[in-house]
Amino acid sequence: MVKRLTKLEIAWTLAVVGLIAGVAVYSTVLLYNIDALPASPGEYVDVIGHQWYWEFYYPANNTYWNVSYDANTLSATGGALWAHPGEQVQINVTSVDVVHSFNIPALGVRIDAIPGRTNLFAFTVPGAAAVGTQYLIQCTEFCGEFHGTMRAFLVVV
Ligand SMILES: [Cu+2]
Repeated sequence: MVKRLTKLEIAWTLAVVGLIAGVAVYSTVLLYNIDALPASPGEYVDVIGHQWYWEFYYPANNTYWNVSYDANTLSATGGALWAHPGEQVQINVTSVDVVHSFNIPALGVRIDAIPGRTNLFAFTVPGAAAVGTQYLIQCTEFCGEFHGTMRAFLVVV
């Protein structure tokens, strides 16, 4: 015997279908926007993961910087990811050895650094960031003995 659906059953089914469809559309648009690259970013920086440090290459003036992180003083020397307040930065991320992951926790930036592949990602430095502000950069994919000190800073200039 087939039971007829009541109006209430039809209503709650449609409500759930509508809710899920709404979430699906919202997340698809959001994911697309997160991956979208700006037409003309303020700067391009190549980010290269090494065991166990970050290398930054600035194509605009052809300079390479290898960052050393000191776990005792929690400071970095040898270079940084420099950017201006409010600037759009496109990073081209790769690795020369194992899989690393480039992460700026405070800005919600996280993109894998994979040997033989270049992942493109863009983010915007907060416009209200004061000159001299430092945002921690870390490797967030376990990559060996000194993974924990594979750090650098995004320095606002
Ligand atoms: Cu790493």
